[in-house]
Amino acid sequence: MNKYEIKVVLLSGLLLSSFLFALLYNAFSRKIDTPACIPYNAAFEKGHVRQLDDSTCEVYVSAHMWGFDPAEIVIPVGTTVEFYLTSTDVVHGFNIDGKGVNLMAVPGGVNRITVPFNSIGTYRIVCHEFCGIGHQNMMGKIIVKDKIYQQ
Ligand SMILES: [Cu+2]
Repeated sequence: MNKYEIKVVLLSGLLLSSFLFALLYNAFSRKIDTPACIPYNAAFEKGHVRQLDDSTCEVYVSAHMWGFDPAEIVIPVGTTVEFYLTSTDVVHGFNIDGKGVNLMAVPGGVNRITVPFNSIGTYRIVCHEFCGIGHQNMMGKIIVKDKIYQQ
């Protein structure tokens, strides 16, 4: 190994060490972690269903590693649901089986879609955007019940 190769190896080691130091310093000293990007106001602090009238409701959904909040949504049949969707960490997907819904849950942003539910049944929600090691278990469901059994 000549003297230029030694200089390149030392310089590479120095750069790698400074990068590692900056990474660890930011992670532990400055407590920089996965961003929590809940947009707007308290609407997304806790995912919830908001009934507007007999046939309309809004659902505020926040996706996170690796689930949806709320994980289970119960609505009466004949309801038109307006979904407001965001993410608290990374980009996730929001796909409702059998309804043709295909949204992205983006941190710092809100996506919206209106979906009518006119048939009784259970609709599975799956994440269709690879979001990490628990992605394949990231599911939720929408239970559409007969109005008679609704509380
Ligand atoms: Cu996912």
